[in-house]
Amino acid sequence: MFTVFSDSHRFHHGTELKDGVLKPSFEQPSRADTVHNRVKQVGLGQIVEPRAFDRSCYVNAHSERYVSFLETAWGEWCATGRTHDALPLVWPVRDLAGEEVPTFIDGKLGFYAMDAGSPITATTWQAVKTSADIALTGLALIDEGHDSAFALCRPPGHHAAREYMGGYCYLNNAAIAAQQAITQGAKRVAVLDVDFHHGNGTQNIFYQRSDVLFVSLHGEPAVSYPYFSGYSHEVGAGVGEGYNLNYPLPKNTTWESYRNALLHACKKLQQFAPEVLVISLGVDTFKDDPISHFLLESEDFIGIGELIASVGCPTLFVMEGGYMVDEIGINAVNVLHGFESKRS
Ligand code: OKP
Ligand code: ZN
Repeated sequence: MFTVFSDSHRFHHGTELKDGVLKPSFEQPSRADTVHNRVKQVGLGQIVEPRAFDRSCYVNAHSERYVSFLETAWGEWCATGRTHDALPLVWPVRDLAGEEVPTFIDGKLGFYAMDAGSPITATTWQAVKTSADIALTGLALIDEGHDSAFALCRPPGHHAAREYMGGYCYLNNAAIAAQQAITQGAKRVAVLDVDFHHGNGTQNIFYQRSDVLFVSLHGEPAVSYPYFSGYSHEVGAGVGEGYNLNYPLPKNTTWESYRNALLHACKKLQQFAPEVLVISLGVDTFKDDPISHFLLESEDFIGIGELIASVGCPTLFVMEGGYMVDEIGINAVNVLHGFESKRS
């Protein structure tokens, strides 16, 4: 399997509020390097650089004004004399109006963010743009006839919605790739999200559409980030009703019940018969992940890949979460090996 990777992810390294203290984010450069090293170590296949894509490819999944905001936020922030990460501190929740867009950067940051988990630094946009281009390059490889590809994206994307960032995410790499497939003529595309956290951003982008099926397995919202989405009653709206499928799972979920949910999800995906399947590949379902609470073992990730292969369509793997442990390389590549063992 081809891997798409770029060192440019190192342009992004932000901070995060953890237990009330500002610390280096769990979403660190070493994550992508760990996975990259594992890909090389096991000889998964050729590693290629991303191609450059036009910003119109991002605007298909996001709004024009949101992409502009990401491009200009740092400049506006430091023009006011500040030198540390740009972070939002006020949000248009419930009965606050939230329709007019503020013109001052501090207001804009709140308007275009769901939380303070996506800091913007001087070079963040460079990493973010490259991460989306990695996903688009992976899709191009599939268009060119490859059965599968691994887009080793960083920063991740699945919490980023049409108009807001959050949870370490800025551009939704998986959604941008899925939308690109549709733009290029696919009638049906599916996104399967196996990251521990609910892919609220991907759900948001395709919620009212029947051409993109979104399926997600994740920690139940009552006790798991992002807390305000991921319930099973969220099934899509309008023509999209029935094309959004959530599998919230309890704390301490182990392989046996995870596998049952994934089996069910894969049957639904097979029935939909997508022309392309995009996987939001988070490996933070691992038992030792520092910010999640499922209990999957390294060998279980092989099983995830095997089940994904059974859906039987061209598959683009897009890297999402997985934190601070050496096993993220092993676990991500285990999924890819499991997939390949059933396909080649
Ligand atoms: C991103 B991905 C903050 C609590 C949670 C955000 C988690 C984002 C996960 N102290 N922070 O889905 O792996
Ligand atoms: Zn996650």
